[in-house]
Amino acid sequence: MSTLIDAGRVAEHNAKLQANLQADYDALAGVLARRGQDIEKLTAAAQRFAVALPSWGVGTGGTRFARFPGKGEPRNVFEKMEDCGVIHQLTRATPSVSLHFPWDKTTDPSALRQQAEGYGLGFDAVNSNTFQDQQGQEHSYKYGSLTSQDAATRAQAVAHNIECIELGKALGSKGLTVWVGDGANFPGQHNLRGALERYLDSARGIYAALPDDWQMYIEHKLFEPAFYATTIADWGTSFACAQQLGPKAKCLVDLGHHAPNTNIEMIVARLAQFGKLGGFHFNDSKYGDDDLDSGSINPFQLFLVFNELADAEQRDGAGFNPAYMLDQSHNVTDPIESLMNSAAEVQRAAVQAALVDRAALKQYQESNDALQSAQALKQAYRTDVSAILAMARLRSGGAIDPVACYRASGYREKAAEARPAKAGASSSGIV
Ligand code: RM4
Ligand code: MN
Ligand code: MN
Repeated sequence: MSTLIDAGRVAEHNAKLQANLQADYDALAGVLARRGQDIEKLTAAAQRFAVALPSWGVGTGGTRFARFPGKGEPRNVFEKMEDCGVIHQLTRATPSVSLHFPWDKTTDPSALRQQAEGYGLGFDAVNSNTFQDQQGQEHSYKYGSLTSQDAATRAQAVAHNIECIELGKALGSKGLTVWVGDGANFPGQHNLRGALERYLDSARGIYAALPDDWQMYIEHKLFEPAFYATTIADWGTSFACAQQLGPKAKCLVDLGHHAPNTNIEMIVARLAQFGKLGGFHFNDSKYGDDDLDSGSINPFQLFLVFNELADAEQRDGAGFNPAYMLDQSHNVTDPIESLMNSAAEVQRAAVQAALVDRAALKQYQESNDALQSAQALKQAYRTDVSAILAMARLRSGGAIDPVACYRASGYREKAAEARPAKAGASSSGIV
């Protein structure tokens, strides 16, 4: 199937919307100028913003109960890259893809790299998968992988992670994300301390195989699939392990991996303070690991996370550079549309956080003016920066309204014809 959307169509789409966008942009420029802010600087920063796409996000996700496949779903990693190419073409905010092995395993990494380059895409962290058994594997992960009681099973899980590093090297990736679902369903099932000791021992084996310019991202998650005690359940455990392993190990915060009402922005501040904030899996949730679109449930929380990131950047300068990735999976929307929206919502939070008057906020804080401190954040959060986002896309060669442009292009219908469902080909691999 012909890839990407015809550039002429994108230009046509933009031509129709450009006059209205300019009017909105000029009006916003005036509002911001009265606050002493230069819209052009904000737009330039929005153009530099980047968040990685999850390869598993372009397929329809499932729940524990079922998966309802959509039309034209990608059936292999090359088709996933086609969809990622379109998302980046229209949003200009997603220049890299995070792959998941073995779901995305290929025998021809250089062909994959070449295809990606053709779309202006690179590769962000690669993800290992020891939370399900793979065909032909010798030892089962039913009772755990990196924490397994059985040394041969642990060795197999370590070897898989090392294989992921090797594939990542061939693709130009610089990081490995390790999430393990290992844990216990019953009190007593695990010796809690023993399981973590085994985890650390295995993780040291992975860490030793990391190239010097790589990072290992330790992703914690409160529960699921283990329902009583997950070995890497919280940021405290993740932080302790990252400390034990060394400077290349850092913590990854997936927004959906905490108990409801957890103050995630405070976790972000703590990890940044101690130099262990490795990166994010952005998504949104109401109850658990819901993997909904970023900013769809609690956009204020997303803003508060970026407010901490802006503060850390101001304190720590250019060395502060956490990896931004999306991690979502859907049952009811077109995944391409959802990923485009999520990228824009994360970018929106970054721009809104840049609007916070940090000098004024500091003064309010120092004089214990709680009300004005809160208002300083609210003023930034309430500002509709949509025109900045759209202008950034337009100037970078993307679409003013990516979803409308995508729908008008007929891409999904063409994909449905070119990609008839294949038995046994699962795009997300989750259910
Ligand atoms: C996990 C976790 C990982 C992701 C898998 C698919 O809950 O979020 O990051 O790789 O789901
Ligand atoms: Mn995740
Ligand atoms: Mn998750």
